[in-house]
Amino acid sequence: MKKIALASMIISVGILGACSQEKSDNMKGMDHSNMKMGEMDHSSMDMKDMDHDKMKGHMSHDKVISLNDSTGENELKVPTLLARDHEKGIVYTVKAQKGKTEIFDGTESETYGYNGMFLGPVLRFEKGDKVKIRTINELDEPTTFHWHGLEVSADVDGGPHDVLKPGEEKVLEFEVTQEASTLWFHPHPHGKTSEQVYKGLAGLIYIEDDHSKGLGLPNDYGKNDFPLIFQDKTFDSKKQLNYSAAKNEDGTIGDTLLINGTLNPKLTVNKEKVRLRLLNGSNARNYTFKLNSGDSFLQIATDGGFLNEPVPLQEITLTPSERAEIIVDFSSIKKVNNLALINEDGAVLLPFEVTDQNGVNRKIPEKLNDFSLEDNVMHLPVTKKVELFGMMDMVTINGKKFDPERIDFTQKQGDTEVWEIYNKPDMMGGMIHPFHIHGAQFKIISRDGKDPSKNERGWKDSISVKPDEKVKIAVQFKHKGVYMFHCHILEHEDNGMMGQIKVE
Ligand SMILES: [Cu+2]
Repeated sequence: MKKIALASMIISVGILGACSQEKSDNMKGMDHSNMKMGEMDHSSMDMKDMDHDKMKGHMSHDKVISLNDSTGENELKVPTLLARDHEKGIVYTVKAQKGKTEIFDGTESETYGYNGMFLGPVLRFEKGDKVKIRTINELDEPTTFHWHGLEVSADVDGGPHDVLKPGEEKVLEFEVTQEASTLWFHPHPHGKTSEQVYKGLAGLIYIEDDHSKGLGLPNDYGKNDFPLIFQDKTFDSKKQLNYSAAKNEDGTIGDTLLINGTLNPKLTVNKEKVRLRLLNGSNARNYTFKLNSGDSFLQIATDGGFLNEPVPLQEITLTPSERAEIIVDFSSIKKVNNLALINEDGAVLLPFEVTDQNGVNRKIPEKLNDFSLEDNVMHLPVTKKVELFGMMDMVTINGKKFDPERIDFTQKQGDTEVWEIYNKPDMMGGMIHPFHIHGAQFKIISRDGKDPSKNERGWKDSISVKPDEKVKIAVQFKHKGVYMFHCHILEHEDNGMMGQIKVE
């Protein structure tokens, strides 16, 4: 039996390999239906029988469909800052809804949004705020409201257990106890997360505190402080986001980049230091961001807060759900034609138009935070092992798929434990899995035994884990309850690459 299943898989992979040479940069040419869980038994695989190179090109995202250049014809849209409710006790109302959005001139695309037609507003919190949020589901399908990166008790975290049916609403209460950071929110209903995010459900959370307000960083929203939500999409011939047509079990990738929902965006800035809060809000695509002038920029924050000092970089890679805050100094940047933010392939993501106007001449502080990795924590033994494995819909964590009835790990509230995340390669070589833990900001101890790079020495809630890489992280939960940990390639998550930890 096993041999027959394996043989049929080799044949189907052979066909895929052949088609890859004709349609090398088009993932949509793949037929995933030939490869289903259960047909494949890794233990019986013989690596020598496989055409490694052909398969690697396809399956490991070595050749993902490339992005179209932004023509820069549309000024970047900036999400609205959500106004607080005046109703007693309720701070914000967040409503998931359907809508129509003119992404392409003259055509309406069907989209989802929070408090609007597409994407969501920015929710601003201050450390110490006692927050009440009324969440409302106005969709025709169940959804949840997950606050990605927020350290709150599991009953308000919005994981797959907290489903709101169409028409339902629920008031959540929590206190903001963590430091200044750029977080985000998105739905998390099991099996439907990828489609709902793809259609437009994603918004940002800004946390400020006394420290962040005193640093003198650019913070004039929409003037020198911009959020940039990167999402790649495939639009069909009618300019619709047809998820089932675009879907790839191994992570849905598109040729069209939207930033904050803007097609062909351009950003106009003054000659000053500008803060860009980058969010990889894509289902699966990784981005390496750089300036086409070759200039460096400063990274000032990771997922969950400021780095200790600004880190100069010429490029930064973000896997799905990771954030970074960077400062680009447009007063000293090299004069080049068509200055733009580009990716690793040189695709133009965001052209910049620099006006003649000088902005505030500010100094970025040399010390931004007091993040530390204590010696005793660094030398704690590994007490949780997470093995990420597989591809397409054959993805697992520690050999298992998500089961809402199963608790995979337990940990005590307030205890710090060292988790080792291992990305076990498969016969294709494997692929990067972005690993996320709910309800906690954690610290990277090491990558394959080596210190993390300077720009990863800060609070993280999502990390990229390369094939065959082992990442050790120090994890502490401030609150109790059952939290998810999972791959943030949204199709992998929906395909069960997710586990549960009970914090007691
Ligand atoms: Cu994955």
